[in-house]
Amino acid sequence: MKNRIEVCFSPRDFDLYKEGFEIIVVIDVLRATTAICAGLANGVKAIIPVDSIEKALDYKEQGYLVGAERKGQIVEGFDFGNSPYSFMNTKFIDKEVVLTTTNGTKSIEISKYSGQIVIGSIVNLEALTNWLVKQNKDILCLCSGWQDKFNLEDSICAGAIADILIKSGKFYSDEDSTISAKYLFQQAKTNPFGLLKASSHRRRLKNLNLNKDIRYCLTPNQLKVVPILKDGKLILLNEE
Ligand code: 3SL
Repeated sequence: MKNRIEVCFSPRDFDLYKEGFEIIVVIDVLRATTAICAGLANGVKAIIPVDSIEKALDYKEQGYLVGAERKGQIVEGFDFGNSPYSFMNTKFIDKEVVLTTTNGTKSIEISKYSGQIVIGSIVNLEALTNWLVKQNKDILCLCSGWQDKFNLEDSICAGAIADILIKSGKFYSDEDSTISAKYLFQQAKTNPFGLLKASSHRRRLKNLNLNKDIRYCLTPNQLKVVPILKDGKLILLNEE
């Protein structure tokens, strides 16, 4: 029997989609889920996602390294933000760090009781889909979007996941959102930078001089990691 793969375009729609899935893939390509993949691939022991500045401050007072981003910028008083490059620092190796972001960590928070959370991005697409295809479970891709709005980069990434899983012959989809995401991916795959040139968040980050981050986030399959949420912490999936 085939399993289901579906796409939810925004955290705002999550309640409409959430029933019946065993795995939720949280996606925030620019930049939260890419930064999480980069951190764990570069030796961070665990990333604790929190959805508010208050919770982040609590951890900071306990002595944790804490990253906080709002509207693309580092929140004053915190150690770092949401750039994948900030996690490539030896001071993070073997540490548990805390992260709060505008959209990505909020998606994790709202979905964490609805299924097993795993982290998806363009940088770990291949590793993630290789693992998902073997799970025999119903899967929902949750796009983080931007402040509850649809965004192109998360939708294209979700479309890629759906396309790969459906082509494996082990998955089917019912929802029009999933069909649309697949079409977007098919349009984007020959020239992802071209299609994403117009995207609102790419423009937002470009205006903040974050072109290097954008390139990193949109470079497929550079990381062989699958981050998974266990006991409130994102860690690397250990496939025995
Ligand atoms: O919203 C988020 O989670 C962020 O990834 C947004 S930003 O890329 O840091 O602007």
